[in-house]
Formats: sequence, C-alpha cells, structure tokens
Amino acid sequence: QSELRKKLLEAFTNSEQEYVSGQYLADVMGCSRTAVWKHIEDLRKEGFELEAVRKKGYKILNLPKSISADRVQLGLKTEFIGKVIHYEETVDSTQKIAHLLSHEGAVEGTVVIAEEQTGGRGRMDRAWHSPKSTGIWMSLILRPKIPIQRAPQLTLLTAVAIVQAIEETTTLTPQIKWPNDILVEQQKVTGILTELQADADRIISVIIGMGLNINQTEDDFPPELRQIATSLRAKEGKELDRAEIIKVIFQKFETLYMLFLEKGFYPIKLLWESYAISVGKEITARTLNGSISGKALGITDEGVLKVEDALGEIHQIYSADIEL
Ligand code: BT5
Repeated sequence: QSELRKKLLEAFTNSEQEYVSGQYLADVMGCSRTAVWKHIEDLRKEGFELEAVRKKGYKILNLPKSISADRVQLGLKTEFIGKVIHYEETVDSTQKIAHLLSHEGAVEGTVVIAEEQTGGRGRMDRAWHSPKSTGIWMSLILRPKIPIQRAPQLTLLTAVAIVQAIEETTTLTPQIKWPNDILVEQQKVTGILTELQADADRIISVIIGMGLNINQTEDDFPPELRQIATSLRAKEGKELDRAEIIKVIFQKFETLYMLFLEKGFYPIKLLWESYAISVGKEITARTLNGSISGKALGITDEGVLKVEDALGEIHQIYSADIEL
C-alpha cells in the first residue's frame, strides 16, 4: 500500500462523506490529477463504488465487503494501530507472517489480516477454524518496553478491547473467560493468542493473534465446534460489517494500550474484572502440571488467576484451560 493511497484514504476519511474535488486530492497527495484518477480506478476494482460528478469531485457511495487495507483504513482514526496493514486472501496463519514481519523490523501497530487461514492456530498448537470471508483473523505487532513477565497482561487488555468493540457494534453482552476466550451466552466467539519474540531479558515484540467469529452460520462450523462455538451473527440475528468491527477494535485497543503504558495494568484490571465471567464461580483449571478445582477469586494486580481450593489454599495460575 503506497503513501499516495494512504493520503487518498485520509482525505476521504476527513471529508465526512462529502464530495472531494480531484484538484484537492491532487494537492494533498502531491501528484497529478491523472494519478489521482488511477488510484480511484484501483479502489473501484477492489469493490468501492465511487461517484464522480463534474465540478464537485468524488464521493464514496458504497463499500466492498472485504477487509482489505483500504477498506479498514477508510475512516480509521488511530495514531499507530493499523496504520500499516498487510492484507492477504489466504494464508497459513497470520501469526507466522507477523513473526516474519517483526523480524524484518515492522513498526509497532502493524497488522496482518487475512480472509482465510488454512493453518490457523490456538494455544499449544491447537487448530483454529478460520473459514473464508466470515471472521476476523488478524495479528498485531507491538513493541512495548515492559518486562517479559508482564506480556500476558496484554492478552487481558486485548480481551477488554474486543469486548468493548463488540458492545459498541452489536446489542450483545460478551464476557471474558480467563485468560483468552470471549463468550456470548457461554459459547466462544473469540480466541486470543499472545506470542513473544524476546532476548534473555528484553521483549523484541509481542504478537497478538485475534480470531473473531463474525458472520458464520451454524453450518460453517465443523460438527465438533457447534456446541462450544458461535458467531456474532448467529447471536445478533443479522450480518455484521467486519471492517467496522476491526476499526473499533483498533481504536479501543490503542486507547487501552496507551493507558497501560502510562499507568500500568491496574486500570485495565478493573475493566477486565467488570467483564469477567469466572470471578466468584467454581471452576477447574487444567494446567500442564495437573488440574486445580476451586473458586475463582479474580486476578492479581499482575493478571495472574487466583483459585481457592476446598482446603482454603490459594493457587496462582499463570496458564491453563478453564472449565466452568
Ligand atoms: C485460542 O486458542 O483461542 C486462540 C485462537 C487464536 C486465533 C487467531 S486467528 C489469527 C491468528 N492466527 C492464528 O493462527 N491464530 C490467531 P485456545 O484457547 O487454545 O483455543 C483453541 C480451541 O478453540 C480449539 O481446540 C477448538 O476447541 C476451539 N476452536 C477452534 N476454532 C474455533 C473457532 N473458530 N471458534 C471458536 N472456537 C474454536
């Protein structure tokens, strides 16, 4: 995606759905009107419906259904999250691409978005079902200057951002299941996968994978997921605009992330607890070292889950699958 294209999208974003003259576009883009016209033609090929009216200029009438970089960046009002987007039709996993881009020095806020993943992954290499043009499959590259052990807090922050975005774009009330699931009426609509590139004592990058089921119908899920998983569309009863949801996630995420860098995890923790499902409930936490059953007390100021067993002993759990 070229700098010119970004300036064009910015001009349309700032025009608030009014006509933008070809001359104005040529001025802000610093190119000829013929070059402007070429970019407009490219947008048309991507599925944007653009009207051109003499003496008035261009206006966008209709948007494509895709979640291309152009589509997401039109109307996006963030400082750095999603300002660079790598968009692909089909990939193995957006995480893999994000890891490569991070190695190559991608700037903070770079996002990889795909319409389809053929090898989408969850934690511990479990498969993540990512059918074409139905969900949001994306990976965000961050470069926070925080100690390595604080990285899991970013999973919780991401969950808060996604819950806020779902609340803003639907009538649903999603809840968070520690550490990385978002549920609607007990069924999973979102999974988050946080991975690190780090030296012995320093984070090089944090790569946050987000998988959101948006427009799948029940038939789109394989039989083994139909009980445990659902999509926002299935719960909301209508098709949703994926690009709009991505934009809101970026905006919510950026606000929370700035707060986190400035004030630490505490304000995020308070928000997280207000959306959490498991606090106060009897749960079983399956960890790599065995299971612990008891009452979930909440999370510590560091984001670690506290569980009180039948003997009153309190366990701190860093990583697990939770059964309610
Ligand atoms: C997760 O793992 O929930 C993290 C999923 C992260 C996916 C994103 S998509 C973009 C990026 N690129 C990737 O390759 N991954 C990230 P975990 O907590 O381990 O849950 C995995 C389990 O969720 C599976 O074993 C299934 O039971 C279930 N599952 C698989 N696909 C699902 C789906 N689409 N919706 C709901 N549940 C699903």
